[in-house]
Amino acid sequence: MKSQVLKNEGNETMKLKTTTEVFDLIAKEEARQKSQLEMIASENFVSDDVRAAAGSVLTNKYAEGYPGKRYYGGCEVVDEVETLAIERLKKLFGAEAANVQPHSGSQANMAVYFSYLQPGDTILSMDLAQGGHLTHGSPVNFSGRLYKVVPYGVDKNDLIDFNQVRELANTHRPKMIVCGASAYSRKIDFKEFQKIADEVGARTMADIAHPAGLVASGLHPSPVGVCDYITSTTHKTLRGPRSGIIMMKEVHAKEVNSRIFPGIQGGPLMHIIAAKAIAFGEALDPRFKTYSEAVISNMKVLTKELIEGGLSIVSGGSDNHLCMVDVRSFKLNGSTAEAALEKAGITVNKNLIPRDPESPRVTSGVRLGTAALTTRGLREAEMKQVSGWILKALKFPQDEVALKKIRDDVREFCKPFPLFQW
Ligand code: DSN
Repeated sequence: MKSQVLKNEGNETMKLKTTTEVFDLIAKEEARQKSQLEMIASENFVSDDVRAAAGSVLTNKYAEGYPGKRYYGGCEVVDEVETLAIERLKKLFGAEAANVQPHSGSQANMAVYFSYLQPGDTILSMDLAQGGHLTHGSPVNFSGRLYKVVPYGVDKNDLIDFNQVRELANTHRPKMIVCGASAYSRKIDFKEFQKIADEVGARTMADIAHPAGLVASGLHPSPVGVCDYITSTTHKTLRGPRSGIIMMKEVHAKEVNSRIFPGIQGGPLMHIIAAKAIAFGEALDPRFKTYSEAVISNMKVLTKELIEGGLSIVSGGSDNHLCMVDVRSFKLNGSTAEAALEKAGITVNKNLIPRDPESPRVTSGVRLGTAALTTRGLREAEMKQVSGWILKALKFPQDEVALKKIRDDVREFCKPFPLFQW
């Protein structure tokens, strides 16, 4: 008890050994993040303020229910926090209604499905192997187990095949059309999806987890006011804590809210909701648009350099924060490319690319993103340097000496860049 009291007062010497062990690992992870080039397209670095809120006393509070309608006492402060988060989110995207309680993008998607679909209903969604997401109907996910899933994909130019979407919609008459992707480097035409949905009487769910920050900045088409439901994570281009959100037309709000709580979640994570409120405030700041513009221009530099260096990029380039690299042009597969880049201090993930003959564990591609590096302050000149290291590592994936040299250079290069700066 004594050590607990002293610990809460910040007395380092009284920390339990079991606690120190964990903090040592956190310090190790911080050192890893600082000394490597983070290019996983779904990752980013949050501000100190977002981190402080996520580690705040709000983690101590139960608040089942919604602001003004809780099942616990003492919720007057967290009510204000959640209301702030909701109002900022609505303002950021111009949404009619919003729910900030989903613990993740997966739970946001689940709540939307549960609010409208019955088991066995048909959904039309992007194939995971062509850029979609697990929760859009993969057979190994609840979505694929509960619903009849009709997948659509990309055409020969690796762009969403709207002819196929329309044809499949007419044939299968889905109850819901899901748009949004995890591995698609072009803009998504939400209006066209909605048009097709209207033709067959379906509702639409746009999962904007990847481009959310670009959408908020007005640099990617917005599904708000177009699609019925919009879901997202908050930690990718939106640069908030690891979590989820739902925006929707007012008419759907009651049903969706009741599916989040009490449908699939209990107490909301009020510390994370506070961190989301801060992140939404940051995204409303004019500097966030400048950041988003740099994310895209950094990606343009990266794709140009990689193409000039002989790598093939799916769809020939990118309009957003990510690109899909077909590493077969360097006689590699995604797994060996990911491993070589990791040894060079560049963190990426292997990824299936359209018409990939390899399994998901091997793949023919890697997915690269610029959201995190842009947060650290890297711009055009630095992206050219980074591209050079990627090309070198992929040209000599077996050369341990060369990879170690790049890793050492990357470590030095990273030193002046904090994890987060405006
Ligand atoms: N797993 C995430 C990604 O990497 O894109 C999506 O949830």
